[in-house]
Amino acid sequence: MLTKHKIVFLGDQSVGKTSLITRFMYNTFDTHYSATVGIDFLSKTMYLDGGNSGEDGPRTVRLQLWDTAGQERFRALIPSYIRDSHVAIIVYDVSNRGSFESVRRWCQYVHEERGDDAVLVVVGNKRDLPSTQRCVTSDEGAALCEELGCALFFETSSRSGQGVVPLFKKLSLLLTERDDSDGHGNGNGSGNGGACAGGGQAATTIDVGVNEGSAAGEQCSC
Ligand SMILES: Nc1nc2c(ncn2[C@@H]2O[C@H](COP(=O)(O)OP(=O)(O)O)[C@@H](O)[C@H]2O)c(=O)[nH]1
Ligand SMILES: [Mg+2]
Repeated sequence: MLTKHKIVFLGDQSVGKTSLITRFMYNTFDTHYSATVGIDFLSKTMYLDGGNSGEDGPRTVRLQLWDTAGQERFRALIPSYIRDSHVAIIVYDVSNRGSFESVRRWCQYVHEERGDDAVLVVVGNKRDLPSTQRCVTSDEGAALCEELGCALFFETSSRSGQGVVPLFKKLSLLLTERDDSDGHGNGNGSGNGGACAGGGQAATTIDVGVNEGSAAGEQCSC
């Protein structure tokens, strides 16, 4: 059976949401790509050879990726964008501290609209940038993800492609697991006391395995 999942991308302007979608869909990166393309969503079917495949071979998941088309600037438009979403991918830019600090707020918006029903994913994008430009360490990203009760944390680069496919693969696996266990995850309800705890998911932090160690404690240049 092919299950469809609506995935919305949230985060401050210019963190790379559109670029992330473009990289995943077309495997391209264009610095001049227009943020507003007038497309509601793009679909991609993922074939998963790992995980709990049924007897009829690999599992498939249909991902519907919704871009904000610049609407992230308008608070009033956010709720309708988030409505009916199954997954919210909250993106920040590792070279922009403010965008990282906004993650909490974006998470809150999802919580207001979807309660615990959406799977929350935190993504630190632009990891290709030199460590001198980095303002947020991987550890900080992972810690925030855990604090907010989000299901996954990844660092990605839409420019180089690093982390992009692993992110969507892992997410797809998580979604099939959720589908298998009663439709939409019920979690253990233990929460963690975070401002936006819940989502009924255990936090799964993925170490994407780059040598980020040197970035820690570097001077932030932004
Ligand atoms: N170095 C670098 N630049 C990126 C990356 N992703 C996006 N950008 C650049 O950041 C800017 C904003 O990207 P965009 O996808 O429009 O962000 P959005 O407003 O969140 O949709 C553009 O100039 C992109 O070329 C990345 O992974 N690395
Ligand atoms: Mg955009």
